[in-house]
Amino acid sequence: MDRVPILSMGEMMPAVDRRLEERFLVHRSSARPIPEILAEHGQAIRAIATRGRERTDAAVIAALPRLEIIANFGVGYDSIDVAAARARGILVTNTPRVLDDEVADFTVGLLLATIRQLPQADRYLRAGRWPGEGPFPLTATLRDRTVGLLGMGRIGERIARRIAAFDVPVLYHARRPRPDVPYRHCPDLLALAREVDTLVAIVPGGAATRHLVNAEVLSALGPRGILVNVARGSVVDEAALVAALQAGTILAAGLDVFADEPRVPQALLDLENAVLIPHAGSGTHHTRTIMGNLVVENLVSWFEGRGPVTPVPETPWTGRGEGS
Ligand code: NAP
Ligand code: 8YV
Repeated sequence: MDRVPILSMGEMMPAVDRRLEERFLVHRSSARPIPEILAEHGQAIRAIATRGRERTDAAVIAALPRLEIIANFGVGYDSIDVAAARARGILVTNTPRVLDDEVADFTVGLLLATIRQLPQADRYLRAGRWPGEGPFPLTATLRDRTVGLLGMGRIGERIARRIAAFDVPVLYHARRPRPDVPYRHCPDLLALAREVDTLVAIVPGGAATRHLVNAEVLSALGPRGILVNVARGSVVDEAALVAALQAGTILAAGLDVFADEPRVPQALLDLENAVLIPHAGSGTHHTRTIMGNLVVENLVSWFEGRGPVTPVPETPWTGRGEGS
């Protein structure tokens, strides 16, 4: 078949990008600015593959009259205007489940690194301070903590299972309780924050979760409080978090996501009680390759008339084939 023209926003792994090139006529945002691609090829492009770094907003969707499918590299798809896609009958797909264990492993690592100050201890040793100043100062512990999860979905459940294996109590907040998990549901986030001293955020981004973790929630965690955010930067009021870390309202934070990635405020960089990671929760060769292949499979399956593999709930596949 003729290679279908697609827009690729943000590179994946070379092997995955090669698979895309084999099957599609790929217009890459890394090669040319998106407005130029839209102006020259917008009338022909039928699919988008996106890493989610640039927004797939209503204007981009409007500039592509033949767009049929947007395939997101990642489970979170808050960078896509799904309402605008849905209004045009355009499918959106993501990469659920294939990264759950990877992100859960990473989250436990970030939690322990934050509590036990592992990056700070590494810096202390490398700076040559051990011989002169003695051992690294004692740290907080996971031992006497109670962990609250904001979000008990696919990844949240895997995180909870790992934390519970450390013999630490786990509670969670989500809008709906899950009768199939053995952890106590708190219908109110602030009430959860009052009961725990350690909060791990793993909910989707977007308007419904914006700044759920605010100054009040941080204050409720208390001076022993630890916040780990592996959800989206938008879930936490970043200015309130900086203030809480500076004032000692909470003890420390471990952050994989930020409000305005890849820009991280200097105030956060200056804080010794923050462990900062450049959005790497799923970032292994193993898992990113599986995610990338799922992006390709969604596009290939759609254009071969078999429907998308993993459509998001807002744009369910209703049995239409390619070209409808
Ligand atoms: P999921 O299975 O859809 O779970 C989402 C959870 O969030 C559910 O428990 C859901 O429960 C809860 N939730 C949604 N909206 C909420 C709200 N307004 N208030 C309270 N709880 C809410 O998603 P997942 O696969 O676990 O992924 C979750 C998110 O993690 C992704 O969307 C992405 O943003 C993030 N993520 C980050 C990385 C990284 O690299 N850092 C990697 C993967 C994923 P209810 O619907 O009952 O509220
Ligand atoms: C990113 C993520 O997608 O899956 C998600 O929601 O946040 C990550 O896995 C990944 O960094 C690719 O941009």
